[in-house]
Amino acid sequence: SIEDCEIIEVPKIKDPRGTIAVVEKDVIPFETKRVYYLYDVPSDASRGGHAHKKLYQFLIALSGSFDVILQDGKEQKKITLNKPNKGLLIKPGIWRELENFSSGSVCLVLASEVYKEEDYIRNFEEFKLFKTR
Ligand code: T46
Repeated sequence: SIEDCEIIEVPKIKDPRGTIAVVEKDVIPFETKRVYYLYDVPSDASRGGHAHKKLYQFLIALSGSFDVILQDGKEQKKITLNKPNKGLLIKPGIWRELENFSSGSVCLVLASEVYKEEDYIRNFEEFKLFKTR
């Protein structure tokens, strides 16, 4: 459920030269097989609009901010990501939409699997059936 999608703080090391945040071993509950990032997203654009059958993802606003709307078929919640050391864990079977991207924002995504279109549920009716099976 969306209750299991949580904000996870990424440990950081800060000194007068700036800050390093490190995602390794036990920070997120999966091994990363793919990294991608969204950038140059127009402020009126909506991304996502799908769920995944098996994929785990960890989203970080490396720069700027954006909103993530999560739905599990029962409940909905909106989370604003705006810190480079706080990410959102999205578990499988959750419908997500990303919107309200600030100018210059970058969304980094760590994913548990390589890209597979078969893992996507891009139709909301199909998603609801998937949730009730
Ligand atoms: C997600 C949100 C946060 C690839 O070929 N390889 C990839 O690894 C990805 C992520 C996408 N693509 C292709 C598939 C489409 O033809 O790039 C095109 C745009 O992908 P999509 O419409 O799925 O983009 P978003 O931003 O709506 O969704 C992406 C991820 O696909 C998705 O898993 O959770 O970012």
